[in-house]
Amino acid sequence: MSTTLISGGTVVTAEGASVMDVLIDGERIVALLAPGSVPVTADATIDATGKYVIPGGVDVHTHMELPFGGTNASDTFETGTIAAAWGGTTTIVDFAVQRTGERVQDGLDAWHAKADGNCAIDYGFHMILGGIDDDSLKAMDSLVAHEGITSFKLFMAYPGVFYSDDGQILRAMQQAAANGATIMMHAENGTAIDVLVAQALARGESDPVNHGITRPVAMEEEATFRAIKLAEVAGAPLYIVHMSARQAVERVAEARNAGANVFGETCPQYLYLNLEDHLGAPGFEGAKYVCSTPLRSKHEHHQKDLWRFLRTNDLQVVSTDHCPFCFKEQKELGVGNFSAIPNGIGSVEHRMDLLFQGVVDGELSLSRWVETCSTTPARMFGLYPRKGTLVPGADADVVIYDPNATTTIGVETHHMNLDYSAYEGTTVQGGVDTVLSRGTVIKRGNEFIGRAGHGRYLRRDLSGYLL
Ligand code: DUC
Ligand code: ZN
Ligand code: ZN
Repeated sequence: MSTTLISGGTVVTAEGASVMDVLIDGERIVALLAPGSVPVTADATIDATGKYVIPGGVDVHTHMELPFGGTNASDTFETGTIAAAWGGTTTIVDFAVQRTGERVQDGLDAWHAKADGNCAIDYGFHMILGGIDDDSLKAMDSLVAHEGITSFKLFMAYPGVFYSDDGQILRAMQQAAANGATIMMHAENGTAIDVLVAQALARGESDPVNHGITRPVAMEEEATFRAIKLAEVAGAPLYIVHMSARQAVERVAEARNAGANVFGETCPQYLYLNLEDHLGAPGFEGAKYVCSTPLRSKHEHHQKDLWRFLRTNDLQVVSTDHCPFCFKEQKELGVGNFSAIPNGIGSVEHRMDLLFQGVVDGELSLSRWVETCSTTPARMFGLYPRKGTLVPGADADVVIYDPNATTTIGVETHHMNLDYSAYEGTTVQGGVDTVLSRGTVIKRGNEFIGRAGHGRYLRRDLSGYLL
């Protein structure tokens, strides 16, 4: 097996930062060494002087090829994982889907068929349960025991598509309480939102901004609180996905302060984009920013508070909810009817850079950047310490990050299969220099040298945050 030494860089983990050399043998990290402390010869040396050496990003919320809103998310597992690698993400956890009426195992098999042999980085799956009944509850046990799938996403939104009612949610939570899995929740009151949507359309309010107006903060907060109470009754751990509203995170914080196993995730779009300037852009332009939960009003201080919640660990994880739909022909399905615009924003390539901006702007410490984007997501979903940290024995998924580079985000330079960028023209400080996946350099400078098929399926353990 060949050895690689990454020398002279500042190693940043969730614990802190110091100048160290990282020795890799084959696919694993074998040592972290004070520079010059031991004579080391390696087959290859990468000079990381002046740069950060961090664990590869772990994005635990992606939707490659998701069928949604009458179309499919535009990134395949190949294009999406290559784009992820460009942006310093070396692991994704995507959502396999059990559609209503389908067997859970069939949904999972279909997801393996899409991903197998096509991923450039390692990947795992959560399972979306679109139909809770005796069979799917039994299947949860089997996925935990045999498939390395230890988290299940339920929807309080999207009646008629993925929606589960409170009784179904309670049953799935009881099953999770028994088998050790984590319930992930899309927390918005979908049946009430559907009434607001129908009323808006009847009034002729059809522009994209109405997507946000008809999904009020109160409906995220209410569903979050209801999910927390159902989880309390069932005794199940709960992870609320893609949180955008301050008031909803406050419900998570209260539950955590009371000792509950409740966790929260946000995404870059909620930290940077807003209802007025983006979703409310003139004409149909706002369709580019339709996602759920929606972007929130800039007048309500959500963004400043989301950054604070990340600092104070009231929010634990930053994922992307990467769910790209091209503007042409996909977002355009909703011209004249905002409710027909496929929901989703693509940003799997930009999460590490966008969150590093939080370090530049004084919102996050360096270690907290790594912790929220790599370490905690890995630990939350049973991948730690194999992923998410730099320790002997861990997979050598390593990113060399140049804090002095600048990165301009846009459709001309990104690698996602997406004909627009939600961050078009944004220049951020910092940039991904080199990416290793299990010891193999897959991105160096302006070159991608990995390959589809390098990525392996990850069987995950139970959450590392639970006893
Ligand atoms: N939210 C999105 O924006 N897209 C896909 C599904 C979801 O819950
Ligand atoms: Zn969701
Ligand atoms: Zn999602």
